[in-house]
Amino acid sequence: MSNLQALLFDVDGTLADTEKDGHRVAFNRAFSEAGLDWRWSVDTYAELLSVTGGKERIRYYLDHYLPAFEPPGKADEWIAGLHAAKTRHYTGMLSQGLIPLRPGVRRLLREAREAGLRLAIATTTTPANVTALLEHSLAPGSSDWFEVIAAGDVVPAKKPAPDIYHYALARMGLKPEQCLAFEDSRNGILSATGAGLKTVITVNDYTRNDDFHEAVVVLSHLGEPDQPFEVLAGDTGDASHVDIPLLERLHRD
Ligand code: XBP
Ligand code: MG
Repeated sequence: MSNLQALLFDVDGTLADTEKDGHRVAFNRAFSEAGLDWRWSVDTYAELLSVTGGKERIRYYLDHYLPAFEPPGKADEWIAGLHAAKTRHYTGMLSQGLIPLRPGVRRLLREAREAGLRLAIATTTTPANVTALLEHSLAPGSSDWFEVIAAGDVVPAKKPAPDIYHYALARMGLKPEQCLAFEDSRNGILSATGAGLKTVITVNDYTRNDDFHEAVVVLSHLGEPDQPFEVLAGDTGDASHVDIPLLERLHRD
């Protein structure tokens, strides 16, 4: 019998494919609005995604791509203002329903709740972005489905540090061995496994070639009965999509 008590979900790349056509576009709109001629291409953003956190990503871009650029005033305050504008653009895109959930996410969350499993979020993005995604892409009021929404600056060190998962586990009063984590990236699996959690990976275009050797399973997505997942690593038996019995087996084995 599995003692699986809770599912902890990453957000960006896991609940929804948010980076290429969401966050990246919002960054570029904020740069343009600020009168900056910066534009993060799909390829440049692939490199910048190695840095988690939007403010940290802007700082990395300045240090590595524009070392001669002098932010007006205090650099951290200016970056924070630029990032707040980006968040406004991003939440605006979400409020228009422009970023759908990935396959299987809505179904698995419903099945988990029906099975009495506890739910939490552990993400690097800002709380406002999480709430906007859940409210507009999942269901109005669905933020309440998650006991803990551990997001952004609530911890001193972002992924790949394990802090955000430690924070969520502490708030839930759970041990890592009672849970499963869902992630999409190398930074994410390092964070989750660093906190002792068995981790299910669903890849996306940016992370398909990342190293996920720590994962219990690596999938193309969570799947639907009529949209089977592709198994990139691990043993899913004869399952065609992720459901509670499969998670309990993966957690137990
Ligand atoms: C992904 C991140 C975030 C987003 C941008 O978070 O690293 O920084 O790219 O969002 P996760 P912000 O995969 O942990 O959900 O600009 O709000 O940071
Ligand atoms: Mg992610």
